[in-house]
Amino acid sequence: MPSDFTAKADMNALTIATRPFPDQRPGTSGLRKKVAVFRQPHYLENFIQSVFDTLALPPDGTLVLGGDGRYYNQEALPVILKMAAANGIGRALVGRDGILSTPAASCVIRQYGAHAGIILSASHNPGGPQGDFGVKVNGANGGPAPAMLTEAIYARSRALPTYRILDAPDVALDKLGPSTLDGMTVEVIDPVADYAQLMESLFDFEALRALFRSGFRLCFDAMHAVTGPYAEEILERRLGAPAGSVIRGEPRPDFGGAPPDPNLVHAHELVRIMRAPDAPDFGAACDGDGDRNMILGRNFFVTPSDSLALLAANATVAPGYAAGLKGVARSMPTSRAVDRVAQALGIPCYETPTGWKFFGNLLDADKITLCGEESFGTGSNHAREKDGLWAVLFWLNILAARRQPMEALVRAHWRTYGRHFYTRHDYEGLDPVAARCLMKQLRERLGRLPGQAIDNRRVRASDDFQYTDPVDGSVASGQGLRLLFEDGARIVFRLSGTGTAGATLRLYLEAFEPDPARQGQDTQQALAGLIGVAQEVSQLRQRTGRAAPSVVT
Ligand code: G16
Repeated sequence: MPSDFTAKADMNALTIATRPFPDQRPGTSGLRKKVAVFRQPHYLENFIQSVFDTLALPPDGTLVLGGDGRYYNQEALPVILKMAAANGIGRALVGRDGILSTPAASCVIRQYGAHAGIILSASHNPGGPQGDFGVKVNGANGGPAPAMLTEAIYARSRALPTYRILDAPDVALDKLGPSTLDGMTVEVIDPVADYAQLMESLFDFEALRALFRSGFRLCFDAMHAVTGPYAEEILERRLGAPAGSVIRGEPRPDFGGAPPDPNLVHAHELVRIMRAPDAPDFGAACDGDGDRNMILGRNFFVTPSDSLALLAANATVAPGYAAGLKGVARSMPTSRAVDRVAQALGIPCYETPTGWKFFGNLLDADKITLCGEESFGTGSNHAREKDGLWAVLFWLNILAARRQPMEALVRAHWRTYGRHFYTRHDYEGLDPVAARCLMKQLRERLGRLPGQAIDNRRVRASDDFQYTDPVDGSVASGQGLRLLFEDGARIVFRLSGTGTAGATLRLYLEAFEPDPARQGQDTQQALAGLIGVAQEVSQLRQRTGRAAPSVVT
């Protein structure tokens, strides 16, 4: 831990001597650590200074700042504002009470022409003093900093001698409007207003109001995280969903004690409601910072991969997408359901590594309109982040236009395009050395498998996924091990880049079923053979000591 700190006064700005921390390399989505790690003296400041040094904003530059309201946001916000002022930043736009969902922050950056954004969130990871905290850095396009920039931030953090911070009282963030912090304007903005207006421009709010007037019922689980105020304003107040349609709407620093992770395991109250005999027509949940979404029908789960495909196939019903789609993109481990839609529409489909940042160039270059990931993320060119509530509104717009129950709509989609059975098995909290070793040996083993038959399937190819960005030519390698079968089935192995404790191995399993008579099977049963193959080729049990995954989605 850094020691020998000295302070030297320069007007109100102090230059504090520090020593680098070795572990400030951003992962899949920003720097994510336990709160206790961020609480070490100078830890947060070091990282923020590394960000400012790397971004080198112009003196009149605008920074957007907000977060998901999780524990430690309130401590971090004033520190970052004082550092921004001491680093000569001209203006900071901050959500009231420091609140901004990740997609709303992206929209605000774009709308106000800001130069960068800092979002305080560890996404779906647990909150509270024992939980996780995180810092995401976004660029002027509103999207996550690309790998080149995060690597530069990391390099700077490894050699940081000092940081600058103002010696000043905290700015009040509970009232809208401007104030000054030693020459920097701090503008407190309504976190919901601009975002809600953008949603109104994309979707047919009149049709959605009519849908709710017709008795359509929805349950939206905000998981005591950031989307509560957004969902109450848009769904209940603007669209007329009955009061109480939004559950767990009040944001809490510890998310009510449960991980704000919208999947079948952690959104169990919503799942219970949607499985009850009097279930609403539509269920949805968003995560800690509002960029992820889970979509449910009555006793019916839509995989994120299918959700992306359905949105693509029906996009033109929404006014914001009426002109059609330029192209679509999905992360490599996401199922190829959307590829079939793209093929039918005659538009390109790009396959990127995991991480929303890889969609940024494609969106900026106008090569794609929609994109999504298996990890409960969907989005479009309206922002440069995935957007949970946007996905919910898109679905509602489609249901309002098609006048069909959601399950019938999805089954009809499968009949047309075929069904991609899909599941992800996560093995969390593994010994990092054992996990890396498993991947290394697996890489070697996979290379020998093409041409062989395993469990009635012949292996077509295997590789370690590498991506060359079609816009700037940058190359990302080592992005996941793939085992591809001749019948279209696929197994992908990857280590997560978002965890904060040990390593998480993700197994992604996919099989294609064109026959409508066989599309009704249970997913885990349909994929049982493939799951066995994945466990066998990776020698999972022997290498990790785990007999079963921690989370299945
Ligand atoms: C982040 C990224 C996503 C990624 C997800 C899971 O989401 O933005 O692109 O798919 O993590 O990544 P991994 O498999 O490496 O854990 P979020 O919502 O956590 O910021």
